[in-house]
Amino acid sequence: SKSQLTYSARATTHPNLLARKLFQVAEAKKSNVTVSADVTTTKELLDLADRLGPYIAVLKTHIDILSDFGEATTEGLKALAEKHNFLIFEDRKFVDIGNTVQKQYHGGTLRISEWSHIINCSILPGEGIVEALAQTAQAPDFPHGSERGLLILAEMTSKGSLATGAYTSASVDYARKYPSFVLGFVSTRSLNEVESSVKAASDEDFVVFTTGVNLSSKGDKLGQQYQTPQSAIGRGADFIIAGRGIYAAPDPVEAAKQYQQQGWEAYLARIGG
Ligand code: 5IU
Repeated sequence: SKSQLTYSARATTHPNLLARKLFQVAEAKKSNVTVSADVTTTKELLDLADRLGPYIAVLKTHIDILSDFGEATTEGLKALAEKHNFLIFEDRKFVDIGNTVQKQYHGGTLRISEWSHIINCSILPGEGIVEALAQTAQAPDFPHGSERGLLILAEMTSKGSLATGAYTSASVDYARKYPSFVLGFVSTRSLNEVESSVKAASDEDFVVFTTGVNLSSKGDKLGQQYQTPQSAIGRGADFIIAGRGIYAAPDPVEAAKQYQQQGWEAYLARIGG
């Protein structure tokens, strides 16, 4: 497992170019925090991104919950990602046949491939969904090829999630089959021990993003289940994702700093620093 290595070591050896960038950003900003900016207007989203930008590695969006999505949204996000050196992760959770997800990813109303570095998908439709998204992002005429990557949604944090067992192990299989596009997983733990029918490459180093991180709550009334930054990182998370714990706090900037500090300390403890 590579989880005992530093982010900068992983940045120099990682087989995937976007993963290298991700680890460089984490190291430069001393942050493994992804904020899930689940607000519903462009103004709120861009304000949050600008205020929290210095303390986060990744901004996660649900762009389809904005009531006023448009050019100002994507131009604003792109400019703030440059200004504060963070990556954008659109949590669209593609889950359809290959032909459809290509159209949902590239073009369409949301133009996700234009502005989002990271996307995710469920593998419920089978291997074809990974192949289809990889094909779009790695087409010779696609302008952002080396700056796009996929996280496979291998597990979910909600109560009674069915993303377990054979589904989770197929997630590892597909990640191993498309290593130049798949960065890793959204999961609640490292998947290194999960059985897979595909042999691991010697340089394999999947990045783990863990959602459902909250310092002051155990869950919500709709089945969300939380853990702390320490717990998530101890179980193998490389990046912790927090939504309401940060943006709904009385002072979101203070909260972001607190998650940043705790996330970073847990990482240092893991690498033995
Ligand atoms: N999210 C989860 N659990 C998952 C996956 C995604 O909570 O298993 I995959 C999303 C949903 C929301 C954010 O956008 O992460 C968590 O927000 P809160 O920290 O506010 O619960």
